[in-house]
Amino acid sequence: MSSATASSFDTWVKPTWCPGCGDFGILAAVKHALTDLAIAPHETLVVSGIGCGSKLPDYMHVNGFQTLHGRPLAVATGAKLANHQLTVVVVDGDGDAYGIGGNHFIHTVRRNTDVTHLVENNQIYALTKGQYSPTTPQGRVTTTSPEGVIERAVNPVALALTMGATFVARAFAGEPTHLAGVIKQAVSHRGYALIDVLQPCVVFNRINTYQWYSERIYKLDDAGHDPQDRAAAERAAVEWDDRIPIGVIYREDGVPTYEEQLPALRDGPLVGRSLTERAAFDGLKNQFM
Ligand SMILES: Cc1ncc(C[n+]2csc(CCOP(=O)(O)OP(=O)(O)O)c2C)c(N)n1
Ligand code: SF4
Repeated sequence: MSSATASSFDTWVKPTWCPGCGDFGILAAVKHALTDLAIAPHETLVVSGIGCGSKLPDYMHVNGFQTLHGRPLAVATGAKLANHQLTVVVVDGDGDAYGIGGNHFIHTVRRNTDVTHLVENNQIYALTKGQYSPTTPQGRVTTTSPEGVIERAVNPVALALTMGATFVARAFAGEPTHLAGVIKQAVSHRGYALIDVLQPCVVFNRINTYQWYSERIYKLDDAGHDPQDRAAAERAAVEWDDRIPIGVIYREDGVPTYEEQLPALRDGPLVGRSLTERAAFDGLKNQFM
């Protein structure tokens, strides 16, 4: 823990996002959440994939790692296994997380690795100029679906819940203070935590705008939702269109994390190991190479 202040996470690098992009609100919320939790930049790793939103680690003074498209959860898992003390946050787009990285998403949920996963869900592939993504609604006209999307959209919140996620939340980039509160809970949770963030893309998604969301969202806290009530969580996970709930949908405490159970990590994280095991490694190398 440290005495991080509001500006601890600032850098001189200016975001190249379009004016009005929802990613600005997400960046502000991540910085505020980490500051409020008194986690210092050097104690934080932010991993991203490829996409507009995945540029976020460039704009924060932290350990940052922009990986291949769809692969940030694998890198984040490796980092967490090596150093349990790091606060590991993954930030990527819906295409990155649920499309090309969809398999990694499912298995990271199942493993319950202690990482926080923020998905900037603008329901489109924005960096590559508006192709439909796994969360684009069925029927929506895009550059790659001129006659409307044929497939049904992925519901990431319901999917995570079904796969056994121990923390599932939805938030809105237009409500950064509320989002920061959700991020604080997710980072404090021991285990995999998904926050699906509704993120307006002001260029390639002219339907799900700030106004569209503002007319529909309501806060689960205000509605007396109990995140430990599984049946209530399942109902909230599928609520969409007319009323969209935001906040912590489900939370299950006390489930062992992946790193707590891995036999190879019984003696602690890799980063703390002495190099005396080197001789054994050299022996194996000589035997097999
Ligand atoms: C292996 C691979 N396939 C495709 C691409 C091209 N590509 C770059 S960004 C992107 C879409 C990103 O969309 P999303 O993850 O939803 O993020 P957004 O840009 O909307 O924030 C694609 C398809 C790539 N870089 N690498
Ligand atoms: S294209 Fe969309 S997602 Fe990308 S920076 Fe612009 S508004 Fe944001």
